[in-house]
Amino acid sequence: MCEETSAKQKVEISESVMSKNDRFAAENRKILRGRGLYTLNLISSPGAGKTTVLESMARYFGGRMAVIEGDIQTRRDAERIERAGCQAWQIETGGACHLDAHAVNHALGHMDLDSDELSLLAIENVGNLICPSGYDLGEDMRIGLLSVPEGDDKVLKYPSLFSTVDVLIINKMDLIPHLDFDVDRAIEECRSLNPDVNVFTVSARTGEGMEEFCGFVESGFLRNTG
Ligand SMILES: Nc1nc2c(ncn2[C@@H]2O[C@H](COP(=O)(O)OP(=O)(O)OP(=O)(O)O)[C@@H](O)[C@H]2O)c(=O)[nH]1
Ligand SMILES: [Mg+2]
Repeated sequence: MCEETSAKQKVEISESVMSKNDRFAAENRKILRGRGLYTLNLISSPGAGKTTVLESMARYFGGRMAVIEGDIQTRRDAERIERAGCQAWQIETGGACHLDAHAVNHALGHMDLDSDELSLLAIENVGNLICPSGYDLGEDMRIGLLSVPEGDDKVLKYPSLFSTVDVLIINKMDLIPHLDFDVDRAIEECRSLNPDVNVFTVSARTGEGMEEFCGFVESGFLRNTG
């Protein structure tokens, strides 16, 4: 009886957290679309290269992009994005392993989103393949990033992420000659969960594949505004 009550309470608390998140996500979508901003949510394990991809994007998009950084602690990633030439706002979650729509809503209130030039908001989630996948932030495009040193077996181990992404980026392709990562296997496994996923193989370090990816993002926001 006691166990049953606690399971019921757990379901109720979880439902109320998710419905609160969904309300803020809907509000974020309204704010962002109202300002003509196309929004990305980048999710990967720690160190897969999210910030390096964003630094490369900052060189391509310049003042057309702003970034929200999510980390448990430090402003390090926001500082990197600022050095790369884009406006950045750092969310320090203080321990939470994912961003939620309320934290993003709060960040939006601190950012300068009025520039006519601004068309793109990129959100770097906290490095984690599990928890961020359950939280809609109000994005238009969800991106799952996998890097080749992590191993090619990860897609099916983390289906809650890879079944819900619009884009799969396989990063650190410059390291492929040194590793046994099977690119075709990772792509096939992602397509088995998610047949319509768009795939880009890149090296954020050398720039390989980044122009194609940035062009794809650009076509998304041009379609949205045009
Ligand atoms: N060889 C190689 N290294 C890369 C590439 N992209 C990123 N790195 C390196 O990988 C390390 C982690 O990169 P970050 O961009 O900080 O990774 P992240 O996903 O933002 O990490 P967290 O924010 O901590 O989750 C850094 O040392 C980068 O220089 C790449 O394409 N090739
Ligand atoms: Mg980072």
